[in-house]
Amino acid sequence: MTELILSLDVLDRKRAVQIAESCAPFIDEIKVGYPLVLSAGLSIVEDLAGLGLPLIADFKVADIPNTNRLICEAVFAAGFDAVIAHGFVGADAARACVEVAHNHSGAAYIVAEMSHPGATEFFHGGVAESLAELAVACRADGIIAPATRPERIARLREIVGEKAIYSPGVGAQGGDPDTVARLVDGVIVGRSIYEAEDPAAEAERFSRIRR
Ligand code: O7E
Repeated sequence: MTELILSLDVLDRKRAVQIAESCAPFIDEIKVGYPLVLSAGLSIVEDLAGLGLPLIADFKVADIPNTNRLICEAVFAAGFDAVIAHGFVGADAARACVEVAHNHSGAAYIVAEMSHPGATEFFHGGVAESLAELAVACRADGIIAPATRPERIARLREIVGEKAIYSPGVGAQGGDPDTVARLVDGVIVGRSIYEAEDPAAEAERFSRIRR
């Protein structure tokens, strides 16, 4: 089954919780990043934990191994279930995130290629492939690959095999959910759901990809 992951990039704490609650029956996980944590505080995790859905910390961790370790310890102490890290900082730094995640029975995902137009400036030409290889070597639980470029997801799948691929970029960024859902383990959706007049109805519509 392809999972539906809500990207909760909402700045108002009350609204974020309302949207998460109303969408909860139709989604599999919630991704929380800097926009929400910086405006609502890290304690937003406690508000969302009651929903019983896994919470992914999208902090795209990208520092030296020791700092990565400290960041990830704080992430799991706060109550997150998974963390997203960059791989371009090198295998030692990425591995630090994976080790902390696994010590907490959590998961760590490495960004292999991003979804926005400018991502092609640096991720193409073999870089994304190297990052996917690094994710495998570091025993990460999966990678992030762009819903805006399904052909790239297919290429990265050849490298990561059965590891999870989570994919942002459908809806607002132009990616087609049905095409992408066939290629990945989870589709990440933000604005198309949380900016909709009826976020729960939109989440339900997207949830048809879960098959
Ligand atoms: O475009 P939206 O509104 O559906 O939101 C997409 C979310 O996925 C948003 O939080 C953005 O920061 C994130 N994202 C991308 O859009 N593209 C990427 O390449 C990577 C991410 C991301 O979440 O990376 C970690 C999963």
